[in-house]
Amino acid sequence: MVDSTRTLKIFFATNNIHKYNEINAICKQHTLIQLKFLQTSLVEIQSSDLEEIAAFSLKKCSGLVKNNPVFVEDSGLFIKQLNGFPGPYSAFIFETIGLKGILTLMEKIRDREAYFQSSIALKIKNKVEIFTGRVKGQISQDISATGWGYDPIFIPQSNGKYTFGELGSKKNVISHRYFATRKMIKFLNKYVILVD
Ligand code: ITT
Repeated sequence: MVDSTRTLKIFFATNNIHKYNEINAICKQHTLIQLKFLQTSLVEIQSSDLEEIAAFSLKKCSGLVKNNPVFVEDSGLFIKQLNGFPGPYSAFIFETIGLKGILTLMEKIRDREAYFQSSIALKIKNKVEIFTGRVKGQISQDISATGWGYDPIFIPQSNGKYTFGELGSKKNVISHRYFATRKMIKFLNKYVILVD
């Protein structure tokens, strides 16, 4: 059993407050974890593998928190008919061609299958652990009025016609980030019982 009176302080290194808010909301349901926002610009390598990118970014920033547990999260949108684009380049593409640019690339494409991936790299007691979550869905025809990042153009499979942006807080129990975070929480629960 988890001792619910104990808390584990963990730093989340990111420059993206939306990611922090989503993971914090998930962690808040677990008294064991107290999330701290460590605002920083992460160093990212060029790779097609989000797990590899996250592990590298973690190595570069873990010195900021001495021996405290710390994690980073790398995420991206992978569109099947664009051979996985924008994938690891999601942040750059969002800032350059944006949602309109993606919809223009998709104009004549009928198969709109895509997935979101979230990969967390966690360092705790000098060991690195990786947790990945994915959610399948479709790229919408239009940009919905609400949501951050690619949320206004991503319709998760389980929610028929609504984009992540339109789902509001409901997104946070079906998202790629939710699945990756749950894996990390499960690991941390076990870790504290068995090792600490
Ligand atoms: P970090 O500081 O944590 O790196 P970032 O925003 O640069 O934050 P990434 O490098 O992981 O994040 O890039 C992922 C991009 O994909 C990000 O810019 C978002 O636009 C988008 N993205 C990732 N997860 C998303 C989500 O749940 N909803 C909408 N867009 C998302």
